[in-house]
Amino acid sequence: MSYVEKVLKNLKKQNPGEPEFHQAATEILTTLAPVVDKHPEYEKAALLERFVEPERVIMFRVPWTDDKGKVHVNKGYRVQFNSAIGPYKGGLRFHPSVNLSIIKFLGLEQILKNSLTGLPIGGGKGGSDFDPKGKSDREVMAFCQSFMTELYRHIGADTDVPAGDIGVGGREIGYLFGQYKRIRDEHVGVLTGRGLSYGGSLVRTEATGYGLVYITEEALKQRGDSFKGKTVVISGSGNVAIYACEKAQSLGAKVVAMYDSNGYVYDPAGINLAVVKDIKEVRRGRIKEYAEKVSGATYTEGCKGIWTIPCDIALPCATQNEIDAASAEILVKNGVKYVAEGANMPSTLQAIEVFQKSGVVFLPAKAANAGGVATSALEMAQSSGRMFWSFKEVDAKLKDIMVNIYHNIDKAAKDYGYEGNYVMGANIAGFVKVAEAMMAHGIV
Ligand code: NDP
Ligand code: 2IT
Repeated sequence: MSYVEKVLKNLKKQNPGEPEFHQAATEILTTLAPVVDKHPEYEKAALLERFVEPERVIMFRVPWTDDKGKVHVNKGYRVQFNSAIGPYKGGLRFHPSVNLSIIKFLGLEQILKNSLTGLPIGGGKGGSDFDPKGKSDREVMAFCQSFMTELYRHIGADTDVPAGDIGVGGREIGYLFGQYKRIRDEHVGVLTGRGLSYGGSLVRTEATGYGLVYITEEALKQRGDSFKGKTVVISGSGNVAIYACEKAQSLGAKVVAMYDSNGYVYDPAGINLAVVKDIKEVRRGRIKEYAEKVSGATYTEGCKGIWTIPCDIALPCATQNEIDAASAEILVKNGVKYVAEGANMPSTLQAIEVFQKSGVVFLPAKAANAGGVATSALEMAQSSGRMFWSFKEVDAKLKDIMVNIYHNIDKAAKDYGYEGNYVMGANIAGFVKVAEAMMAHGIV
């Protein structure tokens, strides 16, 4: 049995009942064989065993009171996975599906994603099974204050810097920051995605979606092509989906469909993003309303059907495992040429195989959605330097980072004999730097 196989087998045995963590670890470890074969010293130093074991896992009780006076208890998590190349960095997810397996898969992915940005940030992730949907602002505030009342002792601007993810946007970051500042009496860059009035960075809101389109644009450019005139399907209608849509449209693409967790809208004339923003950002409503407001658009209950809509480019931007092998087959049959992952792990292992076998250009999440965390790192730089960069400056840096990531993963894939396989390229390019730093630090 190879080193990689041994580590993977042991990981599954030691972490039972964590399917998402197993999935992410399988995707990553099975691509690292060529690297560990070149470096027998890694096995002697149990490098992979240490890489897949979080440095620290924090789990805590989050009690809060709703508007009727009823007391609720949620679970809180922060997985501080790897600090070899910088302080732990990664988002907080508030969604009823959150459990340890999901936070660990996200944390593991985050290590390599953060490495790919070229910036000094380690990997972490956290969250809660709290559901912000349908809650009043006061309830969300009460929850965030309780969550931070435990979390504050584990984080810090040079230790661990959380940000948003599903269910955590500007409102939640504001409440979390307010409570941290109140307890610690420090106005520092301990969270990113902050509002512009209290230390946030321009472009952070747009960064993940814009970055996704920038890296896809570079892949298109390499093949003598562009977004112009392309038909695009985007899943989700949250932060990542909205700004992916905005940038793709500005480059001349036609985005024809989006969804939320209830169902999808199809608009053959091209999505009117102002309507989506009003529904989702202003009123926190449901995507269904789009079809009531825009003539010619239709709404279909359920999510999966979105992948039956023919498109040139698919940008999954909602959640893990939203594209399975069957949906991937349909996308391919309908002529999809590019799939770039805005969400984390939106394609199952089997779906990835379908894309790769069919010659689809497949840009995996840890490369394709790295623009969000990269801009978080730019926010950290501005905070610690007490500087404020213009939209144009941050946007230019973001674009530069995404173009570099594309070329780095392309080169790593080629160097190791897997040209065009960006899963290999991203995992290897991300891992090499983390491995080097971990080796330099000794057995820790
Ligand atoms: P949001 O909470 O803003 O939006 C999430 C969107 O996905 C909503 O439309 C939501 O629908 C939908 N969604 C969530 N869960 C499900 C589900 N189980 N089934 C179907 N649809 C679902 O989150 P973000 O846009 O920030 O995050 C989207 C993805 O991008 C996540 O995978 C996240 O990890 C990833 N990501 C986010 C980054 C960021 O900077 N925010 C950076 C990098 C990656 P509904 O409203 O009905 O729940
Ligand atoms: O998945 C991700 O990269 C994020 N949710 C963003 C993390 C961050 O720290 O900005």
